[in-house]
Amino acid sequence: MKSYVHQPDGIFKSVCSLDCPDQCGLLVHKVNGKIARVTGDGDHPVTQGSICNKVRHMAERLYDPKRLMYPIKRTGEKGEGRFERISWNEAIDTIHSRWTSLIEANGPESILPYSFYGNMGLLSSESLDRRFFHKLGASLLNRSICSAAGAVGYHYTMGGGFGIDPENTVHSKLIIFWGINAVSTNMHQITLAQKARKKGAKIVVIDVHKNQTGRMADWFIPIQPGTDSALALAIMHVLFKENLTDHDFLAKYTAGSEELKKHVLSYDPVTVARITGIPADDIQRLARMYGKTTPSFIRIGNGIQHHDNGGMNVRTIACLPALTGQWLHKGGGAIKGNSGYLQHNSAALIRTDLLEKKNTRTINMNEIGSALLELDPPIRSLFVYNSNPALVAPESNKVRKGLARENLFTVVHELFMTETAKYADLVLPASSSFENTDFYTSYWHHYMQIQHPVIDKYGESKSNAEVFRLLADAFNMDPSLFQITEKELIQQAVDHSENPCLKGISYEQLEQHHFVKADVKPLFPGRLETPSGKIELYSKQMKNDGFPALPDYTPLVPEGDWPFLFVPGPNHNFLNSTFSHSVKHMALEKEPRLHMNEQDAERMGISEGDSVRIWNHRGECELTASIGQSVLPGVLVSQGLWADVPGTKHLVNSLTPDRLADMGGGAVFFSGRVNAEKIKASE
Ligand SMILES: Nc1nc2c(c(=O)[nH]1)N[C@H]1C(S)=C(S)[C@@H](COP(=O)(O)OP(=O)(O)OC[C@H]3O[C@@H](n4cnc5c(=O)[nH]c(N)nc54)[C@H](O)[C@@H]3O)O[C@H]1N2
Ligand SMILES: Nc1nc2c(c(=O)[nH]1)N[C@H]1C(S)=C(S)[C@@H](COP(=O)(O)OP(=O)(O)OC[C@H]3O[C@@H](n4cnc5c(=O)[nH]c(N)nc54)[C@H](O)[C@@H]3O)O[C@H]1N2
Ligand code: SF4
Ligand SMILES: [Mo]
Repeated sequence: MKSYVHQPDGIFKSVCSLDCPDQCGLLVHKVNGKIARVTGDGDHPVTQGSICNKVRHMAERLYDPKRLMYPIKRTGEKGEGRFERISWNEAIDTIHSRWTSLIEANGPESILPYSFYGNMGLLSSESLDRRFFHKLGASLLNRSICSAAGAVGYHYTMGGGFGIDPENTVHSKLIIFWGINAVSTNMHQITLAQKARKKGAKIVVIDVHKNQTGRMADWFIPIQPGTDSALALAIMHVLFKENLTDHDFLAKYTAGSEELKKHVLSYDPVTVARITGIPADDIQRLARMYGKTTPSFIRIGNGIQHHDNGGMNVRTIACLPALTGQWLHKGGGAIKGNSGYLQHNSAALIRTDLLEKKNTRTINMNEIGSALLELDPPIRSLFVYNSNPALVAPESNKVRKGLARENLFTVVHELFMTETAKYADLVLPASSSFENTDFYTSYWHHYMQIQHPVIDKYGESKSNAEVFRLLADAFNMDPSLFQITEKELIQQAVDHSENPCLKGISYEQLEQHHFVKADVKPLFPGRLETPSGKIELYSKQMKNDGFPALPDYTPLVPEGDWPFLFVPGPNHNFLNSTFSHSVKHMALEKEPRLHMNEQDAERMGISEGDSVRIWNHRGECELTASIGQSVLPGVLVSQGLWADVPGTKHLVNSLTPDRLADMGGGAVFFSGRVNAEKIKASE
């Protein structure tokens, strides 16, 4: 396998491993055996050499003196953060003996792996780890925290994670960023939109917060949280009423357009104005603009689906491009996520067939707090990697109470002493992506990429794959499943005749070219992977699954009379909780702010810069008021999953509900309600 570890100086091609749609091609600059700088790879066809500020400072994260070097075991109280160094042998022996006794006494389902995509490399996130836990018979985890609800909603309509090629969006004439803060979270989509704009395209942003993305729009449309499907239905109402639909496309490529036409009669702009807070004239204008502009492109973001009705919001918006036949035009259509095209042979990597008990219990990661506190039979051991649930999971007071249980044996594999790691019995040091071999598939652009190790492993750190090889060995698991190289794993993953888009992609090609484009054919003419093979405006499958067959609007779950809806999203300079401990990234963000409408502020006697306490029955938080018109009255917005520094109260997830969304068991971070009060005037 290729490696650059032994070349002390030079510039080497690499990939950004963070959970970000752009998946940039990187250049890693090495001086005297160490990474001095990270820049963008100008050869990458989509990201073209530009990268975000977060990753430009990556070298500081890699060599941060706080990075974990050795395995350690807890000597203090859970959560306190006192540990002492041990050897890898002791760590693996401890895990082996604790798990062996747990399995004997309580069965393997008393053990729960908890992971997400802190490293998007597919070997790091879903390969030997899954094999190991399947073979062990541990409880399964539903990894639903990010985009599960929307993915299911989109799937019902379009048959899978299939949108348009973002490279074609330079041809769009109308670009709608719908519930996505793309300036911060998908910056290269903004670059492409700006190119389209130079050729005359208009940019519309529909959001609950006029943030960086709203500010660059030609038209910003503020909307009440969780009401987006009503808006989409009103657009359909106008399109049908004013005969702005594409009859040929509807007849050839969709199922249920007549039913939909009747159904949307009740969603007239005046009715929907009352639901969404958008004036009826604006709804009318938006619908006409959408109906009369080709090609038009909708970038569907995560914001609209972190709600109680998130699946249906995405399902409904996903119907829109069909009404005007956008999918037939270069640069027309939508992107929710594009992971369908680069779908590798996941079955070969994760080997669900190794699971003996087919009805092994599954735990939804959004309910980790309640699961740790209430589940019977209890979870007695937790193995966390690629994630920081004490900060990122909803209802964090419950999560912490669960993690603090004395009778929970917790192992955390991490690069840093995160909020979660502080509760661990054992913490194992993880290598960074630049120290591993891995392969990557973007969920936005169409390129698969490879990562070769650029530097030596830091201290005694190990990759996720290496840790599971050690554990498999300790448990005497079949070496042919685990004692194989990363190259062999990548070969197994890309060998996937069921996905024609991967035709011709091989390990050798990846090694030679670093990024290889999927062989993607236009969606139409063609057959979608829905039951009818068409875009399902009416979905029998949804009806069978207990949902309305047609797109619909349901209000958010009522939460008593807390006066404000609270939307705590990500920020520009952190990546979820990653970088939230970095002095540099924190300084760039300054402080966690609470965006509030000036009418609310005036009524409550709150001024710019005041400390504001927000609270509900789940928890409380203290943030700095930022007052103006960036949010509608009754809405509060914060940005960033801030580190839990003692003496501060920045833990926004102490307020978020752990209810599940309508589809996919998704998270509803943005559907919680709170109250607010001034606690201290600004100095
Ligand atoms: N800089 C940076 N980039 C990131 C991340 C990060 O933390 N920081 N995280 C990465 C990850 S894991 C993900 S999933 C993506 C997420 O990135 P996005 O897809 O952009 O999703 P969010 O930022 O969660 O929310 C997007 C927008 O939705 C708005 N919103 C909330 N509720 C509603 C609503 O009901 N209706 C409408 N119309 N808008 C609403 C929010 O105000 C926000 O501006 O970004 C990835 N990229
Ligand atoms: N309030 C609120 N909460 C949210 C969101 C929101 O918008 N609002 N967004 C949600 C979303 S969309 C997501 S995706 C989740 C994300 O939540 P997480 O997946 O927990 O993401 P991070 O906070 O980035 O934590 C990833 C951790 O993985 C570690 N890591 C990185 N590489 C490796 C590796 O190779 N091996 C190991 N073992 N560890 C590694 C990093 O050091 C980091 O601590 O958060 C969710 N939480
Ligand atoms: S975080 Fe996103 S934008 Fe930044 S370098 Fe990584 S992939 Fe590119
Ligand atoms: Mo996410």
